[in-house]
Amino acid sequence: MTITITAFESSPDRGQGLARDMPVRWALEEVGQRYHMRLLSFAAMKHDAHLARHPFGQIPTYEEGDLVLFESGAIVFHIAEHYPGLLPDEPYARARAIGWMFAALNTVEQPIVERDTATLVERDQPWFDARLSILDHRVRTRIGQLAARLGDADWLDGVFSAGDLLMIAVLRRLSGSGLLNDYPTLTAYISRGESRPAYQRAFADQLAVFTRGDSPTARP
Ligand code: GTB
Repeated sequence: MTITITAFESSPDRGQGLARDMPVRWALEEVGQRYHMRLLSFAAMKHDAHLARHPFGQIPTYEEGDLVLFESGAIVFHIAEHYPGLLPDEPYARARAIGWMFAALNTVEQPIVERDTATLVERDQPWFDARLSILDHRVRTRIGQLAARLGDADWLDGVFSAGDLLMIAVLRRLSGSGLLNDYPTLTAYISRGESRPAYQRAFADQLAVFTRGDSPTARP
């Protein structure tokens, strides 16, 4: 069945792969599923046709036959449930991997997004420096805890899973912040994820949208 996902026609991240179509693309590449892209302008994201797919008028969405999904975590979970390669078969290991998916989006991402948002919209406020140091402290606390749990392991719970995929996608949002400098095991963890062939293909495809400005079909 044909899979179609949506992404920014022109991503504000200029091809860094930080928008949330990236984990969906990466997951599809990991499980070897081909997909089509529907690229949307900010205006088109708020039109009725897209609001029917996504109540909040955002990307990404996922269509497969009659199924329409929004929320990158739910989409990655659906892919991981329906195609082998992203979740272990053993029930307890599978449950733990799903736990890491939630941890990435609920626990680790939250202070990172709060810091990103403050950097974007509060930068000109007189109290911004004080606020940033509070937000930096929150992020450091969380990633320090994550680094302690990861230790010297390659992945969070044995084999690579959708939990690692989402965690690495979340941690990549810190690139350029300097906050990862004190955590070499986390930067190595991110690099391990980025060097996976599936990641490389997904990254190249989203970058091509930015550099060519056209609407390619990913691996038709
Ligand atoms: N919880 C939802 C999910 O995980 O799917 C959040 C979806 C979301 O935030 N979508 C954003 C969007 O559509 C794009 S990814 N925004 C447009 C709107 O709300 O009108 C978030 C994002 C955007 C840009 C960068 N960047 O430039 O670095 C990074 C991440």
